[in-house]
Amino acid sequence: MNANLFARLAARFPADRAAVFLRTPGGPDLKFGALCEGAGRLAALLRELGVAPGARVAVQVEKSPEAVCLYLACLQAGAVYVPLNPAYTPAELHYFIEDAEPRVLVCDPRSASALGPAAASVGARLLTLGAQGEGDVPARAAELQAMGDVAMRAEDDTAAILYTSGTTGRAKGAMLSHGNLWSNARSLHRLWGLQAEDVLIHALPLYHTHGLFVALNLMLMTGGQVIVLPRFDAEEVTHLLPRATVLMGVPTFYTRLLASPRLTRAACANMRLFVSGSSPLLASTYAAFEERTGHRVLERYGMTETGMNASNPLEGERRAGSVGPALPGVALRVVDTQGRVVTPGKTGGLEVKGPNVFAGYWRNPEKTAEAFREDGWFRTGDLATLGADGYVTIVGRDKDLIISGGLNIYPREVEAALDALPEVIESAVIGAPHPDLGEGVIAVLAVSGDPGDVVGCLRKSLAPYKLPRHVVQVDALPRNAMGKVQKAELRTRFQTVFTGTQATGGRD
Ligand code: MLC
Ligand code: AMP
Repeated sequence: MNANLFARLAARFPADRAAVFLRTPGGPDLKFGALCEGAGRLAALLRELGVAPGARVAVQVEKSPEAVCLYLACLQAGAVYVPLNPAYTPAELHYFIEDAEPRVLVCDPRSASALGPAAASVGARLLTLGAQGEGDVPARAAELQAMGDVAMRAEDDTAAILYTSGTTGRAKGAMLSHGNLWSNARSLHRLWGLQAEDVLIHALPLYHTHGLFVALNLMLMTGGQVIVLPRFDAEEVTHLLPRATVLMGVPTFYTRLLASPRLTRAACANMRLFVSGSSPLLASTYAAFEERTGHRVLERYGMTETGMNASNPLEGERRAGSVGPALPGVALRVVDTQGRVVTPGKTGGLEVKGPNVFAGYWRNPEKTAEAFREDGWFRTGDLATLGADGYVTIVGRDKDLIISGGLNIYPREVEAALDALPEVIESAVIGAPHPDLGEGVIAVLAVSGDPGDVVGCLRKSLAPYKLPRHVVQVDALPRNAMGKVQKAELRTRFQTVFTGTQATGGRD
């Protein structure tokens, strides 16, 4: 049997290929027939370019119907899809391209000249998406016959590599197999009761697990409709709610929706399901949303490496502050520092096992070995409690990680960029509660002389979402007897930077 995710999704597409899949406000609709045709032509192009099953195709493009076709084309051709955030700087991208060694790199026409050398260094063919021109992928594919077959893939063949930064060292490519993605989509589809009549507002990025595998794969297998927005805009989303039934978002979506007077019970009357994930949804947001709209946001928990692990139920108790029980077929346990399972309700490290869990990090056996226990349990790095009733509560993180607006920022990476500035003696990067983003990034610096525009300097090497929103200078960083920087003390000291009197919406 062909375990290719494309084959499994396509088998569920509506028989009526005139049914609309993607709606783009102000743009043309994309029907399932055109989706298959577009993907098939792009798959034919990939094949013509020598992309054999297992070869990587790196894609750094803006969100569009063509980008969705390209994702499906990679699956159909058996290629490994490597999505990259368009906000990455050339310096960040060079690393990903060298590491992934793609056979083909598809980018926005504006980035083509900057990415040329990196593509050439690994022998990748550079193509563009988004403007008519010689290297334009859809224009080239238009001349070809759509690929009629689907490349044979086994359950554990890699379908995609998603880069995720590490608490130490460089970013790692998480290898997700066709089986991982299918099992997770199937579980969530059943659990959330998705139907062909559902209409999802898609305002998430397409290069992360949430927007790509949870939102898009689920709607592909449901045969429902997706309203595609290039980015989240609370006014536009409230305007579209009466035409939709499902919204999936990060907690920032819900706090921003609540700030809009247009979010009313009447606006949500057609809605069936609001899903939140990628970072903690505050119980206060949950309560305010229910009071305003009558809807209880369904919170679920996942990771790039595992897809979704736990979810509150569709029917039954949705508990504020909890991410619900483990998904069917997924095993979760909470262990102490020795790896012993703790008694129910006690806090410890959360570990997971199941068909959703990735095979390992691309060409990185050391990091893979560190991430798994010998008996196969994957260490999430999250701290949690698991109640006797199976409900999981994420209470913190055992990893030095900031989640801002659902995007992961690794302090080590920002500190390395800060430490490279000549005036910076030492730096510590921490997260503090932020009313809009959940957590905001603070850089604490000990300097000699005037470092000038620190954030401006970092802009050259780091994607903008990683930049500190508050920079503070201290004489020296607090250290413990072992010489380790005491981040907990800094977090306490700067706890109210974004929520107290010094709060700002933008950067300081
Ligand atoms: C944008 N900016 C951010 C940011 N997003 N800064 C910090 N944190 C963020 N999340 C910066 C931009 O670089 C820019 O900086 C400025 O803020 C305004 O940009 P914007 O484009 O107007 O931002 P906005 O559209 O408002 O985006 C905010 C957001 C978006 C929260 C809507 O970040 C978003 O869609 N987040 C979702 C991320 C996601 O999909 N996460 C799932 C990961 S998968 P400047 O300096 O240029 O002005 C995962 C697993 C799981 O975690 O469980 O799902
Ligand atoms: P990523 O590596 O981008 O996939 O982010 C995964 C991390 O996001 C997890 O390890 C958690 O720390 C966090 N996360 C995802 N969903 C939730 C949630 N519902 N509540 C709390 N944290 C979450």
